[in-house]
Amino acid sequence: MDSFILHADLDAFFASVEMRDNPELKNKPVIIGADPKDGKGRGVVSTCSYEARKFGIHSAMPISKAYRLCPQGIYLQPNFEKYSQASKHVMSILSSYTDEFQQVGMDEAYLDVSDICKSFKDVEVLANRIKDDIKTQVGITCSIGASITKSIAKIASDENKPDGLCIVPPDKIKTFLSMKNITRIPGIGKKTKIFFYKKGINKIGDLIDFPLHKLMDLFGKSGKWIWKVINGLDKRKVKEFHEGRKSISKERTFYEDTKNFELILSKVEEINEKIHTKLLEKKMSYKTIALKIRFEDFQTFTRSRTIDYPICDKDKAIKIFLDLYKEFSNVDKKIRLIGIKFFNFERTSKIKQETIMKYINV
Ligand code: TTP
Ligand code: MG
Repeated sequence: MDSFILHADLDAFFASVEMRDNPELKNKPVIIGADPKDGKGRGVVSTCSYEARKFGIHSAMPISKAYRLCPQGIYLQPNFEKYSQASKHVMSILSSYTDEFQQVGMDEAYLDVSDICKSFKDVEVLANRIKDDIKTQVGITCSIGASITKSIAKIASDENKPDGLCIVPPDKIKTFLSMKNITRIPGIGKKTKIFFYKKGINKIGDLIDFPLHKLMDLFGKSGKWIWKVINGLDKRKVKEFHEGRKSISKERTFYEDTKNFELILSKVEEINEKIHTKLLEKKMSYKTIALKIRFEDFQTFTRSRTIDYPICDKDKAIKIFLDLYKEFSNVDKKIRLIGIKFFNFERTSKIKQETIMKYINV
Protein backbone atom coordinates (compact mmCIF):
# COMPACT_ATOMS: atom_id res chain seq x y z
CA MET A 1 0.00 0.00 0.00
CA ASP A 2 1.28 3.43 -0.93
CA SER A 3 1.61 6.08 1.75
CA PHE A 4 0.25 9.58 1.37
CA ILE A 5 2.92 12.10 2.34
CA LEU A 6 2.58 15.87 2.53
CA HIS A 7 5.39 18.40 2.67
CA ALA A 8 4.42 21.89 3.79
CA ASP A 9 6.76 24.86 3.41
CA LEU A 10 5.90 28.42 4.37
CA ASP A 11 6.21 31.03 1.63
CA ALA A 12 8.91 33.70 2.01
CA PHE A 13 8.57 32.95 5.71
CA PHE A 14 10.29 35.85 7.54
CA ALA A 15 9.05 38.36 4.95
CA SER A 16 5.47 37.01 5.15
CA VAL A 17 5.36 37.51 8.93
CA GLU A 18 6.51 41.13 8.51
CA MET A 19 3.92 41.70 5.78
CA ARG A 20 1.22 40.19 7.96
CA ASP A 21 2.06 42.60 10.78
CA ASN A 22 2.35 45.66 8.60
CA PRO A 23 -0.19 45.70 5.76
CA GLU A 24 1.59 48.65 4.14
CA LEU A 25 4.27 46.19 3.09
CA LYS A 26 1.85 44.04 1.06
CA ASN A 27 2.77 43.67 -2.62
CA LYS A 28 6.06 45.48 -2.07
CA PRO A 29 9.63 44.21 -2.44
CA VAL A 30 10.46 43.37 1.19
CA ILE A 31 13.96 42.16 2.01
CA ILE A 32 14.86 40.66 5.39
CA GLY A 33 18.53 40.51 6.34
CA ALA A 34 21.51 42.63 7.24
CA ASP A 35 21.26 46.42 7.19
CA PRO A 36 22.11 47.53 3.60
CA LYS A 37 23.50 50.90 4.81
CA ASP A 38 22.78 52.57 1.45
CA GLY A 39 24.56 49.82 -0.42
CA LYS A 40 27.64 49.72 1.80
CA GLY A 41 26.29 47.18 4.29
CA ARG A 42 27.87 43.80 4.90
CA GLY A 43 26.03 40.55 5.51
CA VAL A 44 23.42 38.73 3.49
CA VAL A 45 19.74 38.45 2.62
CA SER A 46 17.83 36.00 4.87
CA THR A 47 14.82 35.96 2.60
CA CYS A 48 12.67 38.30 0.56
CA SER A 49 9.10 38.65 -0.65
CA TYR A 50 8.08 37.27 -4.03
CA GLU A 51 7.89 40.86 -5.35
CA ALA A 52 11.57 41.31 -4.40
CA ARG A 53 12.45 38.04 -6.15
CA LYS A 54 11.35 39.63 -9.44
CA PHE A 55 14.43 41.87 -9.12
CA GLY A 56 16.67 38.80 -8.92
CA ILE A 57 17.12 38.95 -5.13
CA HIS A 58 17.35 35.66 -3.20
CA SER A 59 18.42 34.20 0.17
CA ALA A 60 22.15 34.31 0.95
CA MET A 61 22.83 37.06 -1.60
CA PRO A 62 25.11 39.85 -0.26
CA ILE A 63 22.85 42.63 0.99
CA SER A 64 24.93 45.18 -0.95
CA LYS A 65 24.09 43.38 -4.20
CA ALA A 66 20.40 43.21 -3.27
CA TYR A 67 20.49 46.97 -2.70
CA ARG A 68 22.03 47.54 -6.14
CA LEU A 69 19.28 45.43 -7.73
CA CYS A 70 16.45 47.09 -5.83
CA PRO A 71 17.33 50.32 -3.99
CA GLN A 72 13.61 51.14 -3.59
CA GLY A 73 13.06 47.88 -1.63
CA ILE A 74 11.99 47.82 1.99
CA TYR A 75 14.89 46.46 4.04
CA LEU A 76 14.14 45.04 7.49
CA GLN A 77 16.31 43.36 10.09
CA PRO A 78 15.04 39.97 11.29
CA ASN A 79 12.91 39.62 14.41
CA PHE A 80 13.54 35.96 15.33
CA GLU A 81 11.29 36.00 18.37
CA LYS A 82 8.32 36.80 16.17
CA TYR A 83 9.23 34.19 13.55
CA SER A 84 9.70 31.56 16.21
CA GLN A 85 6.21 32.24 17.57
CA ALA A 86 4.67 32.05 14.11
CA SER A 87 6.57 28.81 13.47
CA LYS A 88 5.28 27.24 16.70
CA HIS A 89 1.74 28.20 15.82
CA VAL A 90 2.03 26.70 12.33
CA MET A 91 3.60 23.49 13.67
CA SER A 92 0.84 23.08 16.25
CA ILE A 93 -1.75 23.32 13.48
CA LEU A 94 0.10 20.83 11.28
CA SER A 95 0.67 18.34 14.08
CA SER A 96 -2.99 18.51 15.04
CA TYR A 97 -3.86 16.57 11.90
CA THR A 98 -1.72 13.54 12.60
CA ASP A 99 0.92 12.04 14.87
CA GLU A 100 3.02 11.18 11.88
CA PHE A 101 4.49 14.61 11.81
CA GLN A 102 8.08 15.74 11.42
CA GLN A 103 9.19 19.32 11.67
CA VAL A 104 12.24 20.26 9.64
CA GLY A 105 13.79 23.60 10.55
CA MET A 106 11.52 26.55 11.25
CA ASP A 107 9.22 26.55 8.27
CA GLU A 108 8.93 23.02 6.88
CA ALA A 109 7.25 19.81 7.95
CA TYR A 110 6.28 16.41 6.63
CA LEU A 111 2.99 14.69 7.44
CA ASP A 112 2.13 11.09 6.72
CA VAL A 113 -1.63 11.28 6.22
CA SER A 114 -2.22 7.67 5.18
CA ASP A 115 -4.49 7.17 8.21
CA ILE A 116 -6.77 10.06 7.25
CA CYS A 117 -6.78 9.85 3.46
CA LYS A 118 -7.78 6.97 1.26
CA SER A 119 -7.20 8.63 -2.13
CA PHE A 120 -5.41 11.60 -3.69
CA LYS A 121 -8.81 13.31 -3.87
CA ASP A 122 -8.93 13.14 -0.04
CA VAL A 123 -5.35 14.42 0.05
CA GLU A 124 -6.36 17.45 -1.99
CA VAL A 125 -9.27 18.28 0.33
CA LEU A 126 -7.08 17.87 3.39
CA ALA A 127 -4.19 19.92 1.99
CA ASN A 128 -6.55 22.80 1.16
CA ARG A 129 -8.01 22.63 4.66
CA ILE A 130 -4.53 22.82 6.19
CA LYS A 131 -3.60 25.75 3.94
CA ASP A 132 -6.79 27.56 4.97
CA ASP A 133 -6.13 26.87 8.64
CA ILE A 134 -2.65 28.39 8.45
CA LYS A 135 -3.93 31.36 6.45
CA THR A 136 -6.80 32.19 8.80
CA GLN A 137 -5.12 31.36 12.11
CA VAL A 138 -1.54 32.53 11.52
CA GLY A 139 -2.10 34.97 8.67
CA ILE A 140 0.55 33.67 6.27
CA THR A 141 0.54 31.27 3.32
CA CYS A 142 2.24 27.97 2.75
CA SER A 143 2.78 25.68 -0.16
CA ILE A 144 2.08 21.98 0.01
CA GLY A 145 3.40 19.11 -2.05
CA ALA A 146 1.92 15.63 -1.84
CA SER A 147 2.96 12.26 -3.16
CA ILE A 148 3.84 8.76 -1.97
CA THR A 149 7.35 9.61 -0.69
CA LYS A 150 9.03 12.38 1.26
CA SER A 151 11.39 13.30 -1.57
CA ILE A 152 8.68 13.76 -4.21
CA ALA A 153 6.43 15.63 -1.74
CA LYS A 154 9.33 18.00 -1.02
CA ILE A 155 10.07 18.66 -4.66
CA ALA A 156 6.32 19.19 -5.25
CA SER A 157 5.89 21.77 -2.47
CA ASP A 158 8.26 24.02 -4.42
CA GLU A 159 6.34 23.64 -7.66
CA ASN A 160 3.56 26.22 -7.40
CA LYS A 161 4.93 28.64 -4.80
CA PRO A 162 3.63 30.89 -3.30
CA ASP A 163 0.34 29.60 -1.86
CA GLY A 164 0.70 26.51 -4.03
CA LEU A 165 -0.54 22.97 -3.99
CA CYS A 166 0.95 20.24 -6.13
CA ILE A 167 -0.13 16.64 -5.96
CA VAL A 168 1.94 13.99 -7.71
CA PRO A 169 0.34 10.53 -7.83
CA PRO A 170 2.76 7.62 -8.44
CA ASP A 171 2.01 7.28 -12.16
CA LYS A 172 2.87 10.98 -12.68
CA ILE A 173 6.22 11.01 -10.84
CA LYS A 174 8.42 10.51 -13.92
CA THR A 175 6.64 13.14 -16.02
CA PHE A 176 6.74 15.52 -13.08
CA LEU A 177 10.50 15.05 -12.61
CA SER A 178 11.70 14.82 -16.18
CA MET A 179 12.28 18.53 -16.94
CA LYS A 180 13.65 19.37 -13.49
CA ASN A 181 17.31 20.02 -12.82
CA ILE A 182 19.21 17.15 -11.21
CA THR A 183 19.88 19.36 -8.15
CA ARG A 184 16.19 19.16 -7.25
CA ILE A 185 16.78 15.62 -6.00
CA PRO A 186 17.34 15.98 -2.22
CA GLY A 187 20.99 15.36 -1.39
CA ILE A 188 22.31 16.31 -4.83
CA GLY A 189 23.95 19.58 -3.94
CA LYS A 190 25.81 22.17 -5.95
CA LYS A 191 29.13 20.27 -5.65
CA THR A 192 27.80 16.90 -6.83
CA LYS A 193 26.00 18.55 -9.70
CA ILE A 194 29.29 19.41 -11.43
CA PHE A 195 30.05 15.70 -11.46
CA PHE A 196 26.72 15.06 -13.22
CA TYR A 197 27.15 17.94 -15.66
CA LYS A 198 30.53 16.50 -16.72
CA LYS A 199 28.75 13.32 -17.74
CA GLY A 200 26.27 15.35 -19.79
CA ILE A 201 23.46 15.01 -17.28
CA ASN A 202 21.55 18.13 -16.46
CA LYS A 203 17.88 17.31 -16.23
CA ILE A 204 16.43 14.40 -14.27
CA GLY A 205 14.88 13.31 -17.58
CA ASP A 206 18.41 12.57 -18.87
CA LEU A 207 18.59 9.50 -16.63
CA ILE A 208 14.99 8.78 -15.83
CA ASP A 209 14.78 5.36 -17.45
CA PHE A 210 18.27 4.17 -16.51
CA PRO A 211 18.18 0.80 -14.75
CA LEU A 212 19.54 0.62 -11.22
CA HIS A 213 22.81 -1.12 -12.18
CA LYS A 214 23.64 1.56 -14.77
CA LEU A 215 23.00 4.39 -12.30
CA MET A 216 25.14 2.59 -9.71
CA ASP A 217 27.96 2.04 -12.21
CA LEU A 218 27.91 5.72 -13.10
CA PHE A 219 27.33 7.35 -9.74
CA GLY A 220 27.78 4.72 -7.02
CA LYS A 221 25.70 5.35 -3.89
CA SER A 222 24.21 8.57 -5.26
CA GLY A 223 23.05 6.55 -8.27
CA LYS A 224 21.13 4.16 -6.05
CA TRP A 225 19.49 7.06 -4.20
CA ILE A 226 18.50 8.78 -7.45
CA TRP A 227 16.97 5.53 -8.73
CA LYS A 228 14.92 5.22 -5.52
CA VAL A 229 13.68 8.81 -5.71
CA ILE A 230 12.74 8.60 -9.40
CA ASN A 231 10.90 5.33 -8.92
CA GLY A 232 8.96 6.45 -5.83
CA LEU A 233 10.91 4.04 -3.63
CA ASP A 234 12.36 6.45 -1.09
CA LYS A 235 11.08 4.65 2.00
CA ARG A 236 12.20 7.18 4.62
CA LYS A 237 9.57 7.45 7.34
CA VAL A 238 8.02 10.61 8.67
CA LYS A 239 9.51 10.67 12.15
CA GLU A 240 7.73 11.87 15.23
CA PHE A 241 9.56 14.23 17.50
CA HIS A 242 8.70 14.62 21.15
CA GLU A 243 11.97 14.66 23.06
CA GLY A 244 12.68 16.95 25.97
CA ARG A 245 9.19 18.25 26.48
CA LYS A 246 7.65 19.48 29.69
CA SER A 247 4.30 18.26 28.48
CA ILE A 248 2.93 15.81 25.98
CA SER A 249 -0.17 16.69 24.08
CA LYS A 250 -1.92 15.57 20.99
CA GLU A 251 -4.71 17.17 19.08
CA ARG A 252 -6.89 16.06 16.25
CA THR A 253 -8.53 18.38 13.79
CA PHE A 254 -11.38 16.43 12.29
CA TYR A 255 -11.52 15.86 8.59
CA GLU A 256 -15.00 17.38 8.83
CA ASP A 257 -16.43 19.26 11.83
CA THR A 258 -18.54 16.84 13.86
CA LYS A 259 -21.05 16.33 16.66
CA ASN A 260 -20.65 12.56 16.63
CA PHE A 261 -19.66 11.71 20.20
CA GLU A 262 -18.49 8.20 19.33
CA LEU A 263 -16.13 9.58 16.73
CA ILE A 264 -14.84 12.21 19.14
CA LEU A 265 -14.31 9.65 21.87
CA SER A 266 -12.59 7.21 19.54
CA LYS A 267 -10.14 9.94 18.49
CA VAL A 268 -9.41 10.84 22.09
CA GLU A 269 -8.92 7.17 22.96
CA GLU A 270 -6.56 6.77 20.04
CA ILE A 271 -4.36 9.73 20.99
CA ASN A 272 -4.58 8.87 24.69
CA GLU A 273 -3.34 5.36 23.93
CA LYS A 274 -0.43 6.66 21.86
CA ILE A 275 0.65 9.12 24.54
CA HIS A 276 0.52 6.42 27.23
CA THR A 277 2.67 4.07 25.17
CA LYS A 278 5.26 6.83 25.02
CA LEU A 279 4.96 7.77 28.69
CA LEU A 280 5.37 4.14 29.72
CA GLU A 281 8.41 3.81 27.49
CA LYS A 282 9.94 6.90 29.09
CA LYS A 283 8.79 5.87 32.57
CA MET A 284 6.98 9.14 33.11
CA SER A 285 3.92 9.83 35.24
CA TYR A 286 1.82 12.99 35.27
CA LYS A 287 -0.33 14.86 37.74
CA THR A 288 -2.24 17.15 35.38
CA ILE A 289 -4.53 16.30 32.49
CA ALA A 290 -5.99 18.94 30.20
CA LEU A 291 -8.68 18.95 27.58
CA LYS A 292 -8.73 21.25 24.59
CA ILE A 293 -11.79 21.75 22.46
CA ARG A 294 -12.35 23.95 19.42
CA PHE A 295 -15.79 24.46 17.92
CA GLU A 296 -16.71 25.06 14.30
CA ASP A 297 -16.67 28.84 14.88
CA PHE A 298 -13.07 28.55 16.20
CA GLN A 299 -14.04 29.27 19.80
CA THR A 300 -11.45 27.34 21.77
CA PHE A 301 -11.46 26.22 25.40
CA THR A 302 -9.03 24.37 27.63
CA ARG A 303 -9.83 22.78 30.98
CA SER A 304 -7.47 20.92 33.26
CA ARG A 305 -7.44 18.91 36.44
CA THR A 306 -4.55 18.20 38.77
CA ILE A 307 -4.57 15.18 41.03
CA ASP A 308 -2.64 14.66 44.26
CA TYR A 309 -0.30 11.92 43.13
CA PRO A 310 1.41 11.10 39.81
CA ILE A 311 -0.20 8.42 37.67
CA CYS A 312 0.30 6.91 34.26
CA ASP A 313 -3.03 5.23 33.66
CA LYS A 314 -4.85 5.55 30.36
CA ASP A 315 -8.27 4.52 31.73
CA LYS A 316 -8.13 7.05 34.55
CA ALA A 317 -7.00 9.65 32.07
CA ILE A 318 -10.08 9.04 29.89
CA LYS A 319 -12.36 9.22 32.93
CA ILE A 320 -10.92 12.59 33.92
CA PHE A 321 -11.09 13.75 30.31
CA LEU A 322 -14.78 12.84 30.06
CA ASP A 323 -15.45 14.61 33.30
CA LEU A 324 -13.86 17.76 31.91
CA TYR A 325 -15.76 17.26 28.64
CA LYS A 326 -19.16 17.25 30.44
CA GLU A 327 -19.11 21.03 30.59
CA PHE A 328 -19.29 21.14 26.78
CA SER A 329 -21.60 18.23 26.10
CA ASN A 330 -24.67 20.44 25.66
CA VAL A 331 -23.09 23.01 23.37
CA ASP A 332 -25.05 23.00 20.14
CA LYS A 333 -22.09 23.44 17.84
CA LYS A 334 -19.95 21.05 15.82
CA ILE A 335 -16.46 20.29 17.04
CA ARG A 336 -13.47 21.09 14.89
CA LEU A 337 -10.62 19.97 17.09
CA ILE A 338 -10.17 17.92 20.22
CA GLY A 339 -6.99 17.53 22.23
CA ILE A 340 -5.55 16.02 25.39
CA LYS A 341 -2.46 17.13 27.24
CA PHE A 342 -0.44 15.73 30.13
CA PHE A 343 2.01 17.65 32.28
CA ASN A 344 3.45 18.04 35.75
CA PHE A 345 5.64 15.04 35.05
CA GLU A 346 7.45 12.87 37.56
CA ARG A 347 9.84 10.15 36.66
CA THR A 348 8.47 6.78 37.75
CA SER A 349 11.63 5.63 39.55
CA LYS A 350 13.01 2.15 39.02
CA ILE A 351 12.75 1.33 42.74
CA LYS A 352 9.13 2.32 42.87
CA GLN A 353 8.42 0.20 39.81
CA GLU A 354 10.14 -2.82 41.26
CA THR A 355 8.13 -2.44 44.44
CA ILE A 356 4.94 -2.25 42.44
CA MET A 357 5.96 -5.32 40.42
CA LYS A 358 6.66 -7.25 43.64
CA TYR A 359 3.34 -6.17 45.00
CA ILE A 360 1.54 -7.27 41.84
CA ASN A 361 3.37 -10.66 41.79
CA VAL A 362 2.51 -11.52 45.37
P1 TTP B 1 13.10 28.89 2.99
O1 TTP B 1 11.90 28.00 3.15
O2 TTP B 1 14.27 28.36 2.23
O3 TTP B 1 12.66 30.23 2.24
P2 TTP B 1 11.37 31.10 2.39
O4 TTP B 1 10.34 30.46 3.26
O5 TTP B 1 11.77 32.47 2.80
O6 TTP B 1 10.84 31.18 0.89
P3 TTP B 1 10.15 30.04 0.03
O7 TTP B 1 8.80 30.59 -0.32
O8 TTP B 1 11.02 29.89 -1.17
O9 TTP B 1 10.08 28.80 0.85
O10 TTP B 1 13.61 29.37 4.40
C1 TTP B 1 12.76 29.66 5.48
C2 TTP B 1 13.28 30.85 6.29
O11 TTP B 1 14.61 30.57 6.74
C3 TTP B 1 13.36 32.12 5.50
O12 TTP B 1 12.16 32.87 5.51
C4 TTP B 1 14.50 32.85 6.15
C5 TTP B 1 15.39 31.76 6.71
N1 TTP B 1 16.59 31.62 5.83
C6 TTP B 1 17.72 32.36 6.12
O13 TTP B 1 17.76 33.11 7.12
N2 TTP B 1 18.81 32.23 5.30
C7 TTP B 1 18.82 31.44 4.19
O14 TTP B 1 19.82 31.36 3.46
C8 TTP B 1 17.64 30.66 3.90
C9 TTP B 1 17.60 29.76 2.69
C10 TTP B 1 16.56 30.79 4.75
MG1 MG C 1 9.80 28.45 3.01
